[in-house]
Amino acid sequence: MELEAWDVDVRDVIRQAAARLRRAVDEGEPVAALTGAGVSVESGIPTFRGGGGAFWAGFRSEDLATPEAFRRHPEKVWEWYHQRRQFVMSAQSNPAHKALAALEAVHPHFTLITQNVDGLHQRAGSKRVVELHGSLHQKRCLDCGLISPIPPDAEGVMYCDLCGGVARPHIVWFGEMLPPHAWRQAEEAAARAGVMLVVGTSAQVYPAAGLVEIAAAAGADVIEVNPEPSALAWLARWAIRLPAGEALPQLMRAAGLPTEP
Ligand code: BV8
Ligand code: ZN
Repeated sequence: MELEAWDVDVRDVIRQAAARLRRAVDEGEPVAALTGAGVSVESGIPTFRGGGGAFWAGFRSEDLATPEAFRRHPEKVWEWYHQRRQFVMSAQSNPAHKALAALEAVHPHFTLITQNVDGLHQRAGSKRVVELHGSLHQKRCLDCGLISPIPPDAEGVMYCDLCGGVARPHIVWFGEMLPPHAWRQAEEAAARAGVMLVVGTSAQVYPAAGLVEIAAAAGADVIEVNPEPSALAWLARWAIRLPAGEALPQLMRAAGLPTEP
Protein backbone atom coordinates (compact mmCIF):
# COMPACT_ATOMS: atom_id res chain seq x y z
CA MET A 1 0.00 0.00 0.00
CA GLU A 2 1.47 3.33 -1.13
CA LEU A 3 1.50 5.45 2.07
CA GLU A 4 0.31 8.57 0.30
CA ALA A 5 -2.84 6.70 -0.82
CA TRP A 6 -4.13 7.03 2.77
CA ASP A 7 -4.14 10.80 2.96
CA VAL A 8 -4.96 11.87 -0.57
CA ASP A 9 -8.50 12.51 -1.65
CA VAL A 10 -10.21 9.43 -3.08
CA ARG A 11 -10.38 11.28 -6.40
CA ASP A 12 -6.57 11.23 -6.54
CA VAL A 13 -6.59 7.49 -5.86
CA ILE A 14 -9.12 6.98 -8.66
CA ARG A 15 -7.02 9.13 -11.02
CA GLN A 16 -3.86 7.12 -10.30
CA ALA A 17 -5.62 3.75 -10.53
CA ALA A 18 -7.39 4.85 -13.73
CA ALA A 19 -4.10 5.81 -15.39
CA ARG A 20 -2.70 2.36 -14.58
CA LEU A 21 -5.84 0.60 -15.88
CA ARG A 22 -5.76 2.66 -19.09
CA ARG A 23 -2.10 1.77 -19.65
CA ALA A 24 -2.97 -1.94 -19.34
CA VAL A 25 -5.81 -1.59 -21.85
CA ASP A 26 -3.67 0.44 -24.31
CA GLU A 27 -0.75 -2.01 -24.04
CA GLY A 28 -2.88 -5.16 -24.27
CA GLU A 29 -1.80 -6.20 -20.78
CA PRO A 30 -3.97 -8.87 -19.08
CA VAL A 31 -6.40 -7.50 -16.45
CA ALA A 32 -8.35 -9.65 -13.98
CA ALA A 33 -11.18 -8.81 -11.59
CA LEU A 34 -12.34 -10.82 -8.57
CA THR A 35 -15.81 -9.86 -7.33
CA GLY A 36 -17.75 -10.79 -4.22
CA ALA A 37 -21.15 -10.12 -2.69
CA GLY A 38 -20.39 -6.39 -2.31
CA VAL A 39 -20.71 -5.83 -6.08
CA SER A 40 -24.40 -6.86 -5.85
CA VAL A 41 -25.25 -4.80 -2.75
CA GLU A 42 -26.48 -1.89 -4.90
CA SER A 43 -28.78 -4.38 -6.62
CA GLY A 44 -30.43 -5.00 -3.25
CA ILE A 45 -28.72 -8.32 -2.53
CA PRO A 46 -27.24 -8.39 0.99
CA THR A 47 -23.72 -9.60 1.68
CA PHE A 48 -22.85 -12.69 3.67
CA ARG A 49 -20.79 -11.22 6.46
CA GLY A 50 -21.85 -7.63 6.63
CA GLY A 51 -24.98 -8.42 8.63
CA GLY A 52 -26.58 -9.69 5.44
CA GLY A 53 -26.16 -13.20 6.82
CA ALA A 54 -29.39 -12.76 8.72
CA PHE A 55 -31.03 -11.88 5.40
CA TRP A 56 -31.84 -15.47 4.57
CA ALA A 57 -34.58 -15.05 7.15
CA GLY A 58 -35.49 -18.25 8.86
CA PHE A 59 -32.54 -20.07 7.36
CA ARG A 60 -28.88 -20.11 8.41
CA SER A 61 -26.58 -20.80 5.46
CA GLU A 62 -24.36 -22.98 7.69
CA ASP A 63 -27.40 -25.24 8.22
CA LEU A 64 -28.47 -25.48 4.60
CA ALA A 65 -25.48 -24.84 2.36
CA THR A 66 -23.89 -28.20 3.23
CA PRO A 67 -23.86 -31.70 1.69
CA GLU A 68 -25.16 -33.20 4.96
CA ALA A 69 -28.16 -30.84 5.02
CA PHE A 70 -28.94 -31.79 1.42
CA ARG A 71 -28.73 -35.53 2.22
CA ARG A 72 -31.00 -35.07 5.25
CA HIS A 73 -33.70 -32.84 3.73
CA PRO A 74 -33.21 -32.05 0.00
CA GLU A 75 -36.66 -30.47 -0.26
CA LYS A 76 -35.79 -27.83 2.40
CA VAL A 77 -32.44 -27.01 0.75
CA TRP A 78 -34.12 -26.76 -2.65
CA GLU A 79 -36.82 -24.48 -1.18
CA TRP A 80 -34.09 -22.14 0.12
CA TYR A 81 -32.28 -22.04 -3.22
CA HIS A 82 -35.52 -21.56 -5.18
CA GLN A 83 -36.30 -18.58 -2.88
CA ARG A 84 -32.82 -17.08 -3.40
CA ARG A 85 -33.08 -17.59 -7.19
CA GLN A 86 -36.50 -15.93 -7.32
CA PHE A 87 -35.11 -13.03 -5.29
CA VAL A 88 -32.14 -12.43 -7.61
CA MET A 89 -34.38 -12.83 -10.68
CA SER A 90 -36.31 -9.77 -9.44
CA ALA A 91 -33.07 -7.78 -8.88
CA GLN A 92 -31.44 -5.57 -11.52
CA SER A 93 -27.74 -5.39 -12.34
CA ASN A 94 -26.20 -2.13 -11.11
CA PRO A 95 -23.59 0.34 -12.50
CA ALA A 96 -20.77 -1.75 -10.98
CA HIS A 97 -21.79 -4.84 -12.98
CA LYS A 98 -22.22 -2.66 -16.08
CA ALA A 99 -18.78 -1.04 -15.75
CA LEU A 100 -17.14 -4.49 -15.61
CA ALA A 101 -19.15 -5.57 -18.68
CA ALA A 102 -17.89 -2.39 -20.41
CA LEU A 103 -14.29 -3.25 -19.53
CA GLU A 104 -14.72 -6.71 -21.10
CA ALA A 105 -16.15 -5.10 -24.23
CA VAL A 106 -13.08 -2.85 -24.73
CA HIS A 107 -10.33 -5.17 -23.47
CA PRO A 108 -9.95 -8.67 -24.97
CA HIS A 109 -7.44 -9.60 -22.23
CA PHE A 110 -9.89 -9.02 -19.36
CA THR A 111 -11.06 -11.95 -17.19
CA LEU A 112 -13.97 -11.50 -14.76
CA ILE A 113 -13.87 -13.97 -11.87
CA THR A 114 -16.77 -13.99 -9.42
CA GLN A 115 -17.55 -15.68 -6.11
CA ASN A 116 -21.17 -14.67 -6.58
CA VAL A 117 -23.85 -17.11 -7.65
CA ASP A 118 -26.52 -14.52 -8.59
CA GLY A 119 -25.82 -14.26 -12.34
CA LEU A 120 -26.03 -10.43 -12.30
CA HIS A 121 -22.72 -10.00 -14.14
CA GLN A 122 -24.20 -11.90 -17.10
CA ARG A 123 -27.43 -9.88 -16.77
CA ALA A 124 -25.33 -6.68 -17.14
CA GLY A 125 -23.77 -7.95 -20.38
CA SER A 126 -20.59 -9.74 -19.26
CA LYS A 127 -20.05 -12.62 -21.70
CA ARG A 128 -17.03 -14.34 -20.12
CA VAL A 129 -17.69 -14.90 -16.38
CA VAL A 130 -15.69 -17.41 -14.33
CA GLU A 131 -18.12 -18.55 -11.61
CA LEU A 132 -15.95 -20.00 -8.83
CA HIS A 133 -18.83 -20.98 -6.52
CA GLY A 134 -21.39 -22.18 -9.07
CA SER A 135 -24.70 -20.55 -9.89
CA LEU A 136 -28.22 -20.23 -8.44
CA HIS A 137 -29.48 -20.82 -11.99
CA GLN A 138 -27.95 -24.29 -12.49
CA LYS A 139 -28.48 -27.77 -11.01
CA ARG A 140 -26.11 -30.75 -11.00
CA CYS A 141 -27.15 -34.42 -11.16
CA LEU A 142 -25.90 -36.56 -8.26
CA ASP A 143 -25.85 -39.63 -10.53
CA CYS A 144 -24.48 -38.58 -13.93
CA GLY A 145 -23.06 -35.16 -13.03
CA LEU A 146 -24.95 -33.31 -15.79
CA ILE A 147 -25.01 -29.55 -15.10
CA SER A 148 -28.17 -27.96 -16.55
CA PRO A 149 -30.23 -24.77 -16.23
CA ILE A 150 -33.01 -24.46 -13.63
CA PRO A 151 -36.25 -23.09 -15.18
CA PRO A 152 -36.96 -19.68 -13.59
CA ASP A 153 -40.25 -20.79 -11.98
CA ALA A 154 -39.03 -24.22 -10.82
CA GLU A 155 -40.16 -25.53 -7.41
CA GLY A 156 -39.46 -28.53 -5.18
CA VAL A 157 -36.72 -31.14 -5.49
CA MET A 158 -35.11 -31.09 -8.95
CA TYR A 159 -34.29 -34.13 -11.11
CA CYS A 160 -31.82 -34.60 -13.93
CA ASP A 161 -33.10 -33.84 -17.46
CA LEU A 162 -30.93 -36.65 -18.80
CA CYS A 163 -31.08 -39.61 -16.41
CA GLY A 164 -33.85 -38.64 -13.97
CA GLY A 165 -31.48 -38.78 -11.00
CA VAL A 166 -31.83 -36.41 -8.03
CA ALA A 167 -30.15 -33.07 -8.76
CA ARG A 168 -28.59 -30.61 -6.29
CA PRO A 169 -27.97 -26.88 -6.62
CA HIS A 170 -24.77 -26.39 -8.66
CA ILE A 171 -23.36 -24.34 -5.81
CA VAL A 172 -20.01 -24.92 -4.08
CA TRP A 173 -20.72 -25.51 -0.37
CA PHE A 174 -18.14 -25.12 2.36
CA GLY A 175 -15.69 -28.01 2.40
CA GLU A 176 -16.36 -28.71 -1.28
CA MET A 177 -14.07 -28.45 -4.28
CA LEU A 178 -14.45 -25.57 -6.70
CA PRO A 179 -15.31 -26.46 -10.33
CA PRO A 180 -11.84 -27.48 -11.63
CA HIS A 181 -12.14 -25.77 -15.03
CA ALA A 182 -13.28 -22.50 -13.44
CA TRP A 183 -10.50 -22.66 -10.83
CA ARG A 184 -7.84 -23.29 -13.48
CA GLN A 185 -9.07 -20.35 -15.60
CA ALA A 186 -9.09 -18.09 -12.53
CA GLU A 187 -5.65 -19.15 -11.34
CA GLU A 188 -4.13 -18.59 -14.78
CA ALA A 189 -5.80 -15.16 -15.17
CA ALA A 190 -4.56 -14.09 -11.72
CA ALA A 191 -1.00 -15.25 -12.42
CA ARG A 192 -0.85 -13.35 -15.74
CA ALA A 193 -2.62 -10.14 -14.69
CA GLY A 194 -0.75 -6.82 -14.78
CA VAL A 195 -3.72 -5.25 -12.94
CA MET A 196 -6.09 -7.05 -10.55
CA LEU A 197 -9.35 -5.39 -9.49
CA VAL A 198 -10.69 -6.77 -6.17
CA VAL A 199 -14.28 -5.63 -5.87
CA GLY A 200 -16.76 -6.13 -3.03
CA THR A 201 -15.18 -9.06 -1.27
CA SER A 202 -14.03 -9.44 2.34
CA ALA A 203 -11.35 -11.80 0.97
CA GLN A 204 -11.99 -14.29 3.77
CA VAL A 205 -13.08 -17.30 1.72
CA TYR A 206 -10.41 -19.54 0.22
CA PRO A 207 -9.24 -20.60 -2.27
CA ALA A 208 -10.94 -17.61 -4.03
CA ALA A 209 -9.17 -15.00 -1.90
CA GLY A 210 -5.88 -16.72 -2.74
CA LEU A 211 -6.24 -15.39 -6.29
CA VAL A 212 -5.37 -11.90 -4.99
CA GLU A 213 -2.20 -13.30 -3.39
CA ILE A 214 -1.28 -15.11 -6.63
CA ALA A 215 -1.73 -11.91 -8.66
CA ALA A 216 0.19 -9.71 -6.21
CA ALA A 217 3.02 -12.26 -5.92
CA ALA A 218 3.29 -12.29 -9.71
CA GLY A 219 3.67 -8.50 -9.71
CA ALA A 220 0.14 -7.30 -10.48
CA ASP A 221 -0.94 -3.86 -9.33
CA VAL A 222 -3.98 -4.59 -7.11
CA ILE A 223 -6.83 -2.08 -7.02
CA GLU A 224 -9.30 -2.72 -4.16
CA VAL A 225 -12.84 -1.33 -4.50
CA ASN A 226 -14.63 -1.63 -1.16
CA PRO A 227 -15.98 0.88 1.39
CA GLU A 228 -14.15 -1.21 4.03
CA PRO A 229 -10.64 -2.73 3.96
CA SER A 230 -10.74 -6.41 3.01
CA ALA A 231 -8.54 -9.01 4.70
CA LEU A 232 -6.09 -8.53 1.80
CA ALA A 233 -6.19 -4.70 1.72
CA TRP A 234 -2.45 -4.70 2.51
CA LEU A 235 -1.81 -6.12 -0.98
CA ALA A 236 -3.58 -3.25 -2.73
CA ARG A 237 -1.56 -0.55 -4.43
CA TRP A 238 -4.69 1.62 -4.51
CA ALA A 239 -7.82 1.31 -2.36
CA ILE A 240 -10.97 3.09 -3.57
CA ARG A 241 -13.05 3.32 -0.38
CA LEU A 242 -16.41 3.83 -2.12
CA PRO A 243 -19.37 1.58 -2.98
CA ALA A 244 -18.63 -0.28 -6.22
CA GLY A 245 -21.67 1.21 -7.99
CA GLU A 246 -20.03 4.66 -7.65
CA ALA A 247 -16.34 3.69 -7.76
CA LEU A 248 -16.27 1.56 -10.92
CA PRO A 249 -18.05 4.03 -13.25
CA GLN A 250 -15.78 6.80 -11.87
CA LEU A 251 -12.71 4.62 -12.45
CA MET A 252 -13.75 3.85 -16.04
CA ARG A 253 -14.62 7.51 -16.76
CA ALA A 254 -11.25 8.68 -15.33
CA ALA A 255 -9.55 6.12 -17.61
CA GLY A 256 -11.42 7.47 -20.63
CA LEU A 257 -13.24 4.13 -20.98
CA PRO A 258 -16.98 3.48 -21.38
CA THR A 259 -19.05 2.81 -18.23
CA GLU A 260 -21.63 0.60 -20.00
CA PRO A 261 -21.12 -2.28 -22.51
C1 BV8 B 1 -12.69 -25.77 0.16
C2 BV8 B 1 -21.82 -20.59 -1.99
C3 BV8 B 1 -11.56 -27.84 0.36
C4 BV8 B 1 -22.79 -20.91 -0.90
C5 BV8 B 1 -19.82 -20.01 -0.84
C6 BV8 B 1 -9.82 -21.89 7.80
C7 BV8 B 1 -8.90 -21.08 7.16
C8 BV8 B 1 -8.90 -20.95 5.77
C9 BV8 B 1 -9.83 -21.64 5.00
C10 BV8 B 1 -10.74 -22.43 5.65
C11 BV8 B 1 -10.74 -22.58 7.04
N1 BV8 B 1 -11.74 -23.41 7.38
C12 BV8 B 1 -12.37 -23.81 6.25
C13 BV8 B 1 -11.75 -23.25 5.20
C14 BV8 B 1 -12.09 -23.41 3.79
C15 BV8 B 1 -13.33 -22.56 3.46
C16 BV8 B 1 -13.12 -21.12 3.85
O1 BV8 B 1 -12.42 -20.40 3.16
N2 BV8 B 1 -13.76 -20.72 4.96
C17 BV8 B 1 -13.59 -19.34 5.40
C18 BV8 B 1 -14.96 -18.78 5.77
C19 BV8 B 1 -12.64 -19.34 6.59
N3 BV8 B 1 -13.46 -22.68 2.02
C20 BV8 B 1 -14.16 -23.68 1.52
O2 BV8 B 1 -14.78 -24.50 2.19
C21 BV8 B 1 -14.11 -23.83 0.03
N4 BV8 B 1 -13.80 -25.20 -0.29
O3 BV8 B 1 -11.82 -25.19 0.76
O4 BV8 B 1 -12.69 -27.11 -0.09
C22 BV8 B 1 -11.28 -28.82 -0.71
C23 BV8 B 1 -10.20 -28.60 -1.56
C24 BV8 B 1 -9.94 -29.53 -2.55
C25 BV8 B 1 -10.76 -30.65 -2.71
C26 BV8 B 1 -11.88 -30.84 -1.86
C27 BV8 B 1 -12.15 -29.90 -0.87
C28 BV8 B 1 -15.47 -23.51 -0.60
C29 BV8 B 1 -15.79 -22.06 -0.42
C30 BV8 B 1 -17.09 -21.73 -1.16
C31 BV8 B 1 -18.19 -21.71 -0.16
N5 BV8 B 1 -19.41 -21.25 -0.84
N6 BV8 B 1 -20.93 -19.63 -1.43
C32 BV8 B 1 -24.06 -20.18 -1.16
O5 BV8 B 1 -23.97 -19.01 -1.64
O6 BV8 B 1 -25.11 -20.75 -0.88
S1 BV8 B 1 -18.85 -18.83 -0.13
C33 BV8 B 1 -19.69 -17.37 0.11
O7 BV8 B 1 -18.68 -16.46 0.59
C34 BV8 B 1 -20.23 -16.70 -1.15
O8 BV8 B 1 -19.92 -17.40 -2.35
C35 BV8 B 1 -19.47 -15.38 -1.16
O9 BV8 B 1 -19.31 -14.92 -2.44
C36 BV8 B 1 -18.20 -15.82 -0.56
C37 BV8 B 1 -17.21 -14.78 -0.17
O10 BV8 B 1 -17.88 -13.79 0.55
P1 BV8 B 1 -17.82 -12.31 -0.08
O11 BV8 B 1 -18.29 -12.38 -1.50
O12 BV8 B 1 -16.48 -11.73 0.16
O13 BV8 B 1 -18.94 -11.60 0.74
P2 BV8 B 1 -18.77 -10.99 2.23
O14 BV8 B 1 -20.16 -10.79 2.76
O15 BV8 B 1 -17.81 -11.81 3.00
O16 BV8 B 1 -18.08 -9.56 1.99
C38 BV8 B 1 -18.76 -8.56 1.28
C39 BV8 B 1 -17.79 -7.41 1.09
O17 BV8 B 1 -18.45 -6.41 0.31
C40 BV8 B 1 -17.36 -6.74 2.38
O18 BV8 B 1 -15.95 -6.58 2.36
C41 BV8 B 1 -18.04 -5.37 2.33
O19 BV8 B 1 -17.24 -4.36 2.92
C42 BV8 B 1 -18.14 -5.14 0.87
N7 BV8 B 1 -19.21 -4.23 0.44
C43 BV8 B 1 -20.39 -3.95 1.05
N8 BV8 B 1 -21.10 -3.07 0.28
C44 BV8 B 1 -20.34 -2.83 -0.82
C45 BV8 B 1 -19.14 -3.55 -0.72
N9 BV8 B 1 -18.18 -3.50 -1.66
C46 BV8 B 1 -18.40 -2.72 -2.72
N10 BV8 B 1 -19.52 -2.00 -2.90
C47 BV8 B 1 -20.51 -2.02 -1.97
N11 BV8 B 1 -21.63 -1.30 -2.15
ZN1 ZN C 1 -28.25 -37.33 -14.43
